[in-house]
Amino acid sequence: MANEVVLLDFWPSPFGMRVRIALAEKGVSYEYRDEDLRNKSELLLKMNPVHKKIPVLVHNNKPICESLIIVQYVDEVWADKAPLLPSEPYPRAQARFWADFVEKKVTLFLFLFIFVYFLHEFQCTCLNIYISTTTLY
Ligand SMILES: N[C@@H](CCC(=O)N[C@@H](CS)C(=O)NCC(=O)O)C(=O)O
Repeated sequence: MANEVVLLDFWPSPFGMRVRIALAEKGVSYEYRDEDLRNKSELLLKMNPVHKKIPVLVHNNKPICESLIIVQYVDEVWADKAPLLPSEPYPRAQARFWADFVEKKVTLFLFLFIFVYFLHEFQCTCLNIYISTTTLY
């Protein structure tokens, strides 16, 4: 079976990062497409018509949406390589607990970090514009 894997993503997204880590753990090669979330591609809208969000894993032209579902899918399809969860039920439950913890608590901090990063970029751009206009006169 052909194994064409495309990941629709946006580089700072913690949800996308989760999928990239799973694919890296499994050693899956894939085509990475960075989306402009202010101008979403036709492919993204077609592949995720419900939420219209990244990440979307397109495996042999079939879309899989929602990062945790994608990670589970990756683990099942490439089951022969580097299992993402322990085999015993109790450690599996613990691993799922921490995945849930990251989903509910850590993601918020990552968003805050990304927000501060873009705010900083914006301030630098404003400062540069200010300096270049004031030094002109
Ligand atoms: N629950 C989703 C969340 C995905 C999500 O929020 N993606 C954001 C980027 S980090 C997005 O695509 N936003 C675009 C929009 O809301 O229009 C997942 O786990 O995949």
